[in-house]
Amino acid sequence: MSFKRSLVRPDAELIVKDAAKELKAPARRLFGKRILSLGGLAMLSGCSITDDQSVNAMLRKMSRFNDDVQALLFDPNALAPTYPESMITRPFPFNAFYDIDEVPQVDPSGYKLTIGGLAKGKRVWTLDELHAMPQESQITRHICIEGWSAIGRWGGVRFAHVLAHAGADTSAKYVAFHCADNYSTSIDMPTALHAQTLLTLTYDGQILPPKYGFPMKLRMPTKLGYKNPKHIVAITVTNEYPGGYWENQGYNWFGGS
Ligand SMILES: Nc1nc2c(c(=O)[nH]1)N[C@H]1C(S)=C(S)[C@@H](COP(=O)(O)O)O[C@H]1N2
Ligand SMILES: [Mo]
Repeated sequence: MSFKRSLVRPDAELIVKDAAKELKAPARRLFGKRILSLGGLAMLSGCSITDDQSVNAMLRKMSRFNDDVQALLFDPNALAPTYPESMITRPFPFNAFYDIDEVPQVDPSGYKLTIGGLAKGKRVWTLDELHAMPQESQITRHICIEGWSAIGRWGGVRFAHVLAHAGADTSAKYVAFHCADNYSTSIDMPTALHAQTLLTLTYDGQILPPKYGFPMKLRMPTKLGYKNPKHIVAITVTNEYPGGYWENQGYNWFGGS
């Protein structure tokens, strides 16, 4: 790849250096001092840095690179801490991109969960079918990027079991979620298959109340709060980057905790 220094935006080097500082420590280490030259970065990202547009394209690639490194460092066998019942936060906080009086009221009778995309097994699920599967429960800490955390108890089906019954292609890169309140998020496949990733139907032993995501919340103690979708109605297995409500507004896609 050729890299013509004369075509480079004069401030590109500074912009890229600032962006590199934003990378999380492990990504920075992998980046290394030697690659962190303009030519090296241009080569790595496959972008020339000739104008605003190409600088932006490179910044986007760097941020994706950050996600990729986090995904690489994710240990699929490491478990998030669990806690005793006495440590459950009461009352557990509610959070959404709207106020509590706007929580969607999902009607259980007509409700069906669909699993689409790269899946050739059971694609439509009723709540009864999900309740009939083996249930597990966990007491874990939910960490919200807005600066609070709380310990709660969720119960439900291991998401890996649901994906297996759905005939999901587990070599696919992403699992995307669409919710009844039009929220969306997406996760990497190793996290989807993680032993503590539960499609939860209960909170603290009771059917999940509307504010905590009735009829279901995907609960992942290995991920930040915004990656844990409530009121899920559709799941898509895909190789195309799906983004999400907060991710599209600049939150880190990997969102590990
Ligand atoms: N459908 C949906 N899921 C969502 C959200 C949302 O607004 N809508 N907010 C996310 C965020 S930022 C947080 S912190 C948790 C809050 O979950 P809780 O209300 O059970 O505490 O839900 C996550 N999942
Ligand atoms: Mo959050």
